[in-house]
Amino acid sequence: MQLSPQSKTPDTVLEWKYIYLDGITRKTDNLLESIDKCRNVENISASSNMLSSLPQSISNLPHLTELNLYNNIFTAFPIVLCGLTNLKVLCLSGNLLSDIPVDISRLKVLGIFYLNHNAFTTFPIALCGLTNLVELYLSGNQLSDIPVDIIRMEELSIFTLESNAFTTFPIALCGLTNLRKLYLSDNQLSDIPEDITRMKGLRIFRLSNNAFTTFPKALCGLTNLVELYLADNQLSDIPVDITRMEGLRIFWLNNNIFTTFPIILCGLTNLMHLYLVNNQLSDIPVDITRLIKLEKLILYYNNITHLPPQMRSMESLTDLDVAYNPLVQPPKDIASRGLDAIKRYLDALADTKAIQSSRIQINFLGETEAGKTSISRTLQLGTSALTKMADRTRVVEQGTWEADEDIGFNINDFGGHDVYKIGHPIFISNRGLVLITFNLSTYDPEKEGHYQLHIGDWIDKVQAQMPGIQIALIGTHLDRVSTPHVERKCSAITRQLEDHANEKKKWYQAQKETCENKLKEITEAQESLHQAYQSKAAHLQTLYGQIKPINWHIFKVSSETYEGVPELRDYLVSFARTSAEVLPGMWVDAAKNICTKKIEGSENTLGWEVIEDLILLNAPIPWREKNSREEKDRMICDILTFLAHRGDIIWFDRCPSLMKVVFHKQEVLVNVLKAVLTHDQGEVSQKLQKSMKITRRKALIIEEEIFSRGIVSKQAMSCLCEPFKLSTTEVDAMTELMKKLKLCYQVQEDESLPSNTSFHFPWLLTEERQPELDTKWPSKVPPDTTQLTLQVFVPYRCPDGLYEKFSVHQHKHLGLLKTLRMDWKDGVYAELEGCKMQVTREQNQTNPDAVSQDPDWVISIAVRGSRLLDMWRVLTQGHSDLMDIINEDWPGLSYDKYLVCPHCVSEDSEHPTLFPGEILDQVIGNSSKPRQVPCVNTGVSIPADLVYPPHLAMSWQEVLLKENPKLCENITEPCLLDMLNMFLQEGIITDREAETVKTEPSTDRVKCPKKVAVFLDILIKKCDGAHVTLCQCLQEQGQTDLLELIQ
Ligand SMILES: Nc1nc2c(ncn2[C@@H]2O[C@H](COP(=O)(O)OP(=O)(O)OP(=O)(O)O)[C@@H](O)[C@H]2O)c(=O)[nH]1
Ligand SMILES: [Mg+2]
Repeated sequence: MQLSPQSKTPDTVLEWKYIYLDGITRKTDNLLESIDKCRNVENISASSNMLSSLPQSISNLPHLTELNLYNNIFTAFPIVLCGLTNLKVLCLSGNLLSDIPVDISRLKVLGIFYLNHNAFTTFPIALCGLTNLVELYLSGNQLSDIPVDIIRMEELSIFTLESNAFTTFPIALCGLTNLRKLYLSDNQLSDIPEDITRMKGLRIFRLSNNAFTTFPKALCGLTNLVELYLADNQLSDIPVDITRMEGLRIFWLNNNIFTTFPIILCGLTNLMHLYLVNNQLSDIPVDITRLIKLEKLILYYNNITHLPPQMRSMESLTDLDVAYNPLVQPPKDIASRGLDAIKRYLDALADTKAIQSSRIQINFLGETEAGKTSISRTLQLGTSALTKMADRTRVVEQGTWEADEDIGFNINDFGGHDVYKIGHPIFISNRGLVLITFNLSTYDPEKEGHYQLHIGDWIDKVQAQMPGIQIALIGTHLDRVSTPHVERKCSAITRQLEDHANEKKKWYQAQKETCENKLKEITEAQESLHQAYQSKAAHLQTLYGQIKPINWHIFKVSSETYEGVPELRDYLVSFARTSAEVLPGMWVDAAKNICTKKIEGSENTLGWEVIEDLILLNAPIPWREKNSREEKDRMICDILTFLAHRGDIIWFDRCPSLMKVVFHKQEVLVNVLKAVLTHDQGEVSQKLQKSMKITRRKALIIEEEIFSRGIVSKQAMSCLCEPFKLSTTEVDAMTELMKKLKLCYQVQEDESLPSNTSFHFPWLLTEERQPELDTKWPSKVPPDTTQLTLQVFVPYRCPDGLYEKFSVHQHKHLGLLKTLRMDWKDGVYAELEGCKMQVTREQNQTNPDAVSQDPDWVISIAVRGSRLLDMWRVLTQGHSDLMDIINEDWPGLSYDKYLVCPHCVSEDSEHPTLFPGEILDQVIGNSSKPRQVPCVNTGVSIPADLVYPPHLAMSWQEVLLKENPKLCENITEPCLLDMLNMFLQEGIITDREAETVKTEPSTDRVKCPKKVAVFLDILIKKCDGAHVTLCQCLQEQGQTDLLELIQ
């Protein structure tokens, strides 16, 4: 565009039809006078600049039909535009206009006019002269009235007036009888006049977020209306007249105050989508089945307990969302499996008797000889039961207690062993109860560490792994302590519990304060950093909010005299009652059959055929005949999922290699885990020596491999499992399970020998860092090398297995590439393409925000190299792996993460600048990126790409431009059409823009690169929400590869 008036216009300029001057990376405050050299241009886009006027020459562009000046700083309407009489589309949204000149009426063919988000306080009357206008967009202004003259705009079809200042309905609109879409959401309307019925053409009416407290009856006269949006009002009832709206297909009533389902809605038989999210509905009437065309019924965040069994026959229904409801029928775990599972459940309910039942898992945890087994047996027997001294629980003792006809408990009584520290999440159901048990007679509140050892540590562990779970405390041996002593000890414990909770609170507060202080220090320009600290603060808040107050009441019991036990029983029964569920009779029978196997059967695990028999054994014949093989399999999966959630069995439905095995006996699993993961070399050595399968010499080799290199070969595995009499398939299933639990990774030691497979367990490593690594990874960063470092701090204790699991996980990236990998007990070193990585775990003495006296633990991922792109890839991968493990296994874990300034690391600075690790959580870069970032501790500025990964160093628009070819090639036509719908619904693109995309040609039935290109072109001019929605679409369509590209 840098053409001087004198220069000759190159021919190519004459070919230009489209000119893009959008200020994505660089903004301008004027368009060049020479713009009229592009004589044939039809479309100019100059959004997101700093324009406040236009060159006079623009009026010399006879072919200009579309002009986009979105997001500039026009305060007065550029009068020169009135001369562009061929203009069809004009966008001036996002400016500062407050008036429109009368001359605008010269734009005779203007069809679409965008004036959203300007400064209009009164309706610009001149617009009424645009009698051919079809679409008028005036959302986001401060209008409160519309003049009668509006009826001159006879062609008007779409009129948006959202987010204005209307308090009464602008009656003049009723004269627009051809209007099809009227958007009036986000105003203060509380009524609609009867005259509205004159708007016979109206199809879509948006009235969300207004001040309606009663349903505006006049709407019922809009018998042609197809979509009605009334979300975010104060509605609690719907008038009978609603049935007159026969054409209604889509109805939004989210965020109102309905307490019962407005049954009259069931008369709207053409309804296809009904949204009632976040009301207080407690029921769904049987009449819902009258909605035979209903496809979507969205009901999350309500108080619904029961779905009527008749719903199973709603054939059109394909999308039912009932998340966040206190469901009893169906149970939540079934509902979360989706509509098909709900229908199968309702089917089974209709075919067999419905039984109200509650079955709760109780888990006794606590130090050895706390009295767990005694109280567990006392509960089961209903009378005192004491274990003998020698009767130590070795792994886990399972039992059941039927408290009432419809209330039962599955009891897990764990012996104190380190293995459970790893295994608890697999054994304990989130919906169960944890009873932390301690011996009242030996408990000494004065003794240093007594509280932490017997109570505090257990609470921390359970809350880190299962933040929402209900915990209660049980003091045993009541018969051995005098009453005053009991009272004294219990009140001391209560105090200690409070101190403990306060300590945690303080930790969070200190972290939050640091965050807030940092936020104050950071300038606005450092937007990403700002966002990172904000999301850090938000994350801390969520973690803090997750901590459930434990039941502070301490149950005091004696398994010798039965004293206090009735009170405990009452508590357990009433807890169970609150979580009753309705189950089909055949499910209850199936669960019983499996439980019986647990206690009476000799099998270690249950294979699919056995499971099938156990589940289908009691199914009624008509049901069996009616359902196909696949349907039966699906129902078996439903039941198994349900039982797994409840804690009856251990089963992994999402894992094809494990799906066909049900681990119904916890002790079998624990035994194997214990045998393999023990650090007791003597025990292992004994087992190997005794094995019938190997020679003594081999036994020694295996032992050496296990204890110095953490390697368990397939053969070794089978030797270690020998005492448990497992079949080969069972050993394989167990190994598969250990892999799935990330306890080990598999390595093919010798390509030519498939049997030569071994499993690497980082847990078993005992060796220190190999001295030869000092040359490969010297303590000082070598010159010409940069180090990126992520540090994750965990206060006072590193959760058991967190580091090890992470180390196992790395095999996913390292294993395939035949890279050099060296492991030691607290670290891994690996050489990757273009860089080196070292992961370590250590105690950190100089932690940044210490509250407690104990030093924090820190897991560091460091990457060295010279190509930042490669290095960031490795670091961000490591970060996301570590976060996945934390989110899955320790969702309640307190942690804190930082990126260490690479400049400080190179300088070997003692107090390096730390940047919030939340930078790595961010998906979108902001459009203006600082090139330098201050390194506060050393006072210098460092290049931004040392602190921000590449995707943040670029704006999302730049990323879209860069990845344009890949996106165009890979987004298919059906996916694109889906996306268009979503963007339309969100109001990000207009109908017209969607049409523009659709009119582009496709290559074949699937590919449509031209369409996608136009679509992406439109998107990059939109707000950041466009990127978020695009990511959502790709996520929903399972296009994770593309998603990764653009995140
Ligand atoms: N007097 C008295 N003795 C109890 C009580 N509860 C347990 N005991 C005794 O305390 C010892 C340990 O009890 P257990 O129930 O086996 O303890 P545990 O927690 O299951 O122990 P581990 O399985 O080894 O972890 C046994 O000798 C019991 O007889 C009680 O309430 N009163
Ligand atoms: Mg025991």
